[in-house]
Amino acid sequence: MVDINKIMRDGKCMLLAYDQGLEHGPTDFNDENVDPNYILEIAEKTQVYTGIVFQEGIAEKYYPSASSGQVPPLILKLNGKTGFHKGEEPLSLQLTSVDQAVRLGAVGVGYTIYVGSEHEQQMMVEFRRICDEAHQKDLIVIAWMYPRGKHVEGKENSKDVLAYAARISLELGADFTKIAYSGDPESFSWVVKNAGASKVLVQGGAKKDEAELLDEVKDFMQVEATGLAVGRNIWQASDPISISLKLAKIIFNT
Ligand code: FBP
Repeated sequence: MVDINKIMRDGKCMLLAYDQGLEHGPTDFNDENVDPNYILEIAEKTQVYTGIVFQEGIAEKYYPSASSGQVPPLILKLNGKTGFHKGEEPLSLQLTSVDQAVRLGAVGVGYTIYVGSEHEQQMMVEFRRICDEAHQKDLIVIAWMYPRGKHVEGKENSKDVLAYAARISLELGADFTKIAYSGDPESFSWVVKNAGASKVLVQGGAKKDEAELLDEVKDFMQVEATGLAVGRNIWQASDPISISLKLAKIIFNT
């Protein structure tokens, strides 16, 4: 069995995500956070992140240079798509390999499945194969479970669709399920129950008001979520250190 504790502290998890340059493009960035070193510095200064998520190019060119310092364990995102295809049925295919994740020193891999997309089956098949290979090589597997596409249109954040997505993640073998918050603890508790032994991480989403983010995290941590995978709400913040520490206090209950 793969050791999921490699990306947990006291049974909780806080991941810093930085794959948005591929997913969204430079629109998310400013002069500071366009530099991957800025993200690594946030992780080094705060020491609260239990993992950091990069695509291959950034991992290869930036992560090793920081490995002398105290950077969080690497999670390599294996698939991805660009933001040029708005309105199309989402499809995100494998861009790099489990072997490459091992070579780069990653402890885990990430893969997005667009549940409800016309192409969902293709992603599930690819994910399953990746899951087997990653587990054979002792890597943790995190499924980004995103309901998207015409079959779930308007229901992307609904209790039933998120619970279904969480269940698919468990059935496919993901160690962690990264998923949107349904908006209230009661409905989210059903999502967490459906994920079963697959640990639930809530995705951060677009930058929001700090108080709103902190309240939301308090809410879902109450119902046994394992933590948060967050990007823009940290590195787009005017004080990324302060917000990281506040989130860590809630997540690790310190
Ligand atoms: P954020 O906290 O910035 O939303 O990052 C989490 C994440 O899952 C990233 O890994 C990914 O790039 C992004 O969200 C995808 O967001 P979306 O599909 O909503 O555009």
